[in-house]
Amino acid sequence: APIGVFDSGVGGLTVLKALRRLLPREEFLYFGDTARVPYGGKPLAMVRRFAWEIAGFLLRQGVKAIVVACNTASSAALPDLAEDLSVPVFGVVEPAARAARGFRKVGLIGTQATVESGAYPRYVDLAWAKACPLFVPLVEEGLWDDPVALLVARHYLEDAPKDLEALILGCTHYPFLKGAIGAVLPGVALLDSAELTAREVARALEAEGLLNPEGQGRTLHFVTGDPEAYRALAERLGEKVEAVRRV
Ligand code: DGN
Repeated sequence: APIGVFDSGVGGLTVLKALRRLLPREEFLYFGDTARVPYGGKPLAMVRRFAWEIAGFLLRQGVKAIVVACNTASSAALPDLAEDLSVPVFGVVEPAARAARGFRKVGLIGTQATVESGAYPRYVDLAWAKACPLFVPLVEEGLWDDPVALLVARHYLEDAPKDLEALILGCTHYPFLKGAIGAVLPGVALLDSAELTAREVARALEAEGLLNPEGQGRTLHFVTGDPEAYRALAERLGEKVEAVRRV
């Protein structure tokens, strides 16, 4: 059976990529809710409803596990979703928050919904948190190496405490901006939830004997919006989309 991965759009592809690197034979169903993206400024209750709907869809496709590869959806729907479903469910909040516990002064950046949800402080004390809504469209426009990325990073991060030790990149798109963020906050450890989540998923599925050593390593993409627009955007972010279906 495949592993289901979902996000509000293309951002979760950073998580998919990290998963595929660790689990090259597994089959994945990636669901991007591109008709309803962005989630970041929407009410938490609405995002929670979206998450339940998409998880239901993935279960009907026969997935053996679900990865909520979106910080906003993870903040809104976990841990309740995991308690409700019959398959293992992983979010992106807990792994990064747990990794952050090793540092003395920790900051968080994410969408407005993620920052306001209080999901991260359930696992780690935060010295500073900031919503950075312009980062998502910046990445989707392919501008992560452009000088404008540095200007926007400076705008959001300038008032971070000088003695911050670690910063949680609490949004799927932010790993693309590591260069700009690192330039504004030199010496601060940048915690990438995509990488940390993938490691946790691989470890847990292995321990539960749920891996499929005979798999072909294929990924089928489902989107709610226009498939060709999705393909173009995904390719800009480095993901070659072989098969995409609108649902
Ligand atoms: N995927 C969202 C997140 O990680 O919070 C970012 C995109 C969005 O819906 N705003």
